Amino acid sequence: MAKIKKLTKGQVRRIKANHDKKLHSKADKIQWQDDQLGEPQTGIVISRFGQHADVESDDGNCYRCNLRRSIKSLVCGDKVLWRLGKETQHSIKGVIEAVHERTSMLSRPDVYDGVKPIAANISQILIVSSILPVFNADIIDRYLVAAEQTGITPVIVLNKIDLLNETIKKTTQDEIEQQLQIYRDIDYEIIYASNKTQEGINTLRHQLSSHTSIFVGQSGVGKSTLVNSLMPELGLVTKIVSENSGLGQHTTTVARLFHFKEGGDLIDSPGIREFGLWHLTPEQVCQGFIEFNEFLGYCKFRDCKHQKDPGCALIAAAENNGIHPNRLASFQRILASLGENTLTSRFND
Ligand SMILES: Nc1nc2c(ncn2[C@@H]2O[C@H](COP(=O)(O)OP(=O)(O)O)[C@@H](O)[C@H]2O)c(=O)[nH]1
Ligand SMILES: [Mg+2]
Ligand SMILES: [Zn+2]
Repeated sequence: MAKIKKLTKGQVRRIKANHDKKLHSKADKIQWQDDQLGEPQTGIVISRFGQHADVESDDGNCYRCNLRRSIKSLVCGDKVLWRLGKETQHSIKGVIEAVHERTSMLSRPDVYDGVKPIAANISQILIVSSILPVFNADIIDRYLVAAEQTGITPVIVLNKIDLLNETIKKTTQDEIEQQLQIYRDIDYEIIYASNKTQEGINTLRHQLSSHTSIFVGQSGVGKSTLVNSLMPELGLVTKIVSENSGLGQHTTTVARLFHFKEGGDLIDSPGIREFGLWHLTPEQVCQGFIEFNEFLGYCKFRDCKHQKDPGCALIAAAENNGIHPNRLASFQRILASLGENTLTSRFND
């Protein structure tokens, strides 16, 4: 017979805490009977927290729902089948019965679970860069790699273009334009914008209108300002949500879906805005430089690191205009940096 291990004090404490939580959380205990529920209808998950989710119905109203136990994973952006309860119980208005298949999934590395899903059905990642803080192609390349990894289309935004022709040296401007042309040549879309002059804001609006988008980019490039000018009510909504949910600050770190007035949706949270700085493997980096693809597999050595390796097909391609040398250099820097910093995720924006 197997020996039964004695529980540690910590384990006993955690079990008791879980048990007490179950006893005291009435909302978690609501089990709906079939005759207490309306017909199944479609909806979209605006936000998920703990055992609940806010679901928006097709007519645009929002309902806090419980989840059927059979639902293994549910995140912001999920399309669901749900049923409205005939009565509201402990502020829970209905129950989510099933989740539709996802077209895409955004995840982040998690210390406990390996990867943690954070949002579903995103169709577009806007990578925001700017003139100041100084334009940084390495960071854009990292975001591009991360975007390619999810299969979600990236679009590059150059923000603060009001600063061009002003404080910025002509040579720097030429360098930025040259780098953007490299992205254009490999078929990435570029949008120029300024919050200050509102240049490009309508183009951006149009780009957002038929998508579910996220904004990512380094701190200070103007993401918050951009989102606020595209969605003036956002700041207010976030505040009301965190006050009314009774969950306080917690909800502000949870991904949430918002609608643009002119069409299209935004999924946002501080964690999402830093997507792309999260850990990448060398293989992912390689695949994320999409124009390298046709040259991969032709290096002389199978374990080629594409750094200074003899017979490297990528280096040869860079010398023969098959790959832009800037992109190869950026790729090499990213690969070299991977070992230095394994846990790059930060959530305190
Ligand atoms: N000149 C100029 N400054 C901007 C523009 N957009 C944002 N800023 C400024 O850049 C700073 C950082 O903006 P913020 O939106 O907080 O950046 P975030 O960290 O990416 O969210 C703020 O001082 C903004 O006022 C712009 O289009 N032009
Ligand atoms: Mg910000
Ligand atoms: Zn190589």
